[in-house]
Amino acid sequence: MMKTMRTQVGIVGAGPAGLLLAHLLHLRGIESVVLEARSREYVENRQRAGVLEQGTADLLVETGLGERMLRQGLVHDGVMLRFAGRTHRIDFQRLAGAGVRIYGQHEVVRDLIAARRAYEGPLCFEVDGVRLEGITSANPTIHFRHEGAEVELACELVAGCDGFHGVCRPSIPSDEIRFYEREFPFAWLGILAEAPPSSSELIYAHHERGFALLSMRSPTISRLYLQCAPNEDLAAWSDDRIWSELTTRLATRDGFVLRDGPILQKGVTPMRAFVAEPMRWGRLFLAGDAAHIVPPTGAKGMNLAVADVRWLAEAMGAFFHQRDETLLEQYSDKCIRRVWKVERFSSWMTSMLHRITGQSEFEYRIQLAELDYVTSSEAARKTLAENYVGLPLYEALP
Ligand code: RFL
Ligand code: PHB
Repeated sequence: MMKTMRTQVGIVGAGPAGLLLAHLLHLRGIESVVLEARSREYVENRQRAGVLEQGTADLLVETGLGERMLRQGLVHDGVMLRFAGRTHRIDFQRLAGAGVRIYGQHEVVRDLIAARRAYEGPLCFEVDGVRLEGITSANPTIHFRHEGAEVELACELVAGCDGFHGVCRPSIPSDEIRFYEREFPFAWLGILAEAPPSSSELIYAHHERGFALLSMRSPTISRLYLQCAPNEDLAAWSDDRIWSELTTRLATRDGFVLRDGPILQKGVTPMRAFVAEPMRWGRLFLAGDAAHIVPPTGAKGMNLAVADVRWLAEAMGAFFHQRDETLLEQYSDKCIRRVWKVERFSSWMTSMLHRITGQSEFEYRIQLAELDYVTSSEAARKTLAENYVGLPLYEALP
């Protein structure tokens, strides 16, 4: 069976970028269709980010998505850096006048899907064979299969919000786009555990055996990460071994106690930095992880995706309502400027906190001096705080 559909914006991917873009367009009276390869259940339970910058949280509230986040999200006004067995607090409110909110990315996705369903916005799960055509013409189309039918979706604009492994970025000819990337020689082993968080704020720990991070999802659920090898075999990590390694890496001179509990999920997350430029080809606009990846040490990936679609919704608004393409033309430059600053911060946090294989004793001493400097200098603490809570969204182009 062959079906044809028509919309203003075809959105590939129902992660935070695609779903939020659909919501922001709806608020501007612009129609869209969202296409997602996975099931609703899968995307609503996928464990990923947990830290919302102040600007991200404010946007969710302003656009009517904040109700559950305000009730259940945890407000954090600082983070802890731990090294050499001592803990140092970075006070975000005092240093940067803002905080962050701890609220799982899958919860944001659930709220976005519920909002989309409430106004009956088209959102198709379990589509496959997504293929773009006519991107450089005024009538792009998206072809896909859904519920046994071959579908052709005619759109005016296409948003590629299909993450790092999606199909939109690879559909751009190689002479129209440039990639910049950095691989890190380590990964994160992450767990979700039924254990009350052992600290009221996140702890980023530098240890000679490798980095560890204590985070959380709620007053009863902890989220923890351990630096591991990029090809780490999860089967070699029993629950006991994970807790024992976390206990060692998070230990302090004054007897910090790590509370453990049943492990609900385990996974290995690769670490990479990646930027695609420009984030546009013809009528296709890339947003979120489809265009860039940051290593997770700065807690920025989802926030960058949100910043992109905020610009994109505004630019698409001007295109449909005023037939003005200026903002669409500026879209990539505006996003990229922020992207590189966030890449810089995430790379810096990553190299400061991880144990680098093959690192000389000299480099190791420099790393410890960097941590000492960041925690003892007011100027350095302020720099960390300002970046962690989120750089301003609206900055004029130079
Ligand atoms: P997503 O979330 O990957 O969504 C893309 C969606 O597109 C679908 N898709 C397709 N659909 C149709 N057809 C195709 N051919 C398709 N191919 C793919 C996918 O199924 C998916 O649903 O990208 P988006 O929306 O750009 O959002 C980006 C964020 O998910 C990502 O940046 C963050 O999770 C990164 N990240 C963090 N970000 C933060 O802001 N704060 C954090 O604390 C934070 N911690 C993390 C993180 C990512 C992690 N992992 C697992 C990568 C911690 C971890 C461990
Ligand atoms: C998380 O809670 O999943 C988390 C928190 C901070 C990070 C990365 C991930 O830097």
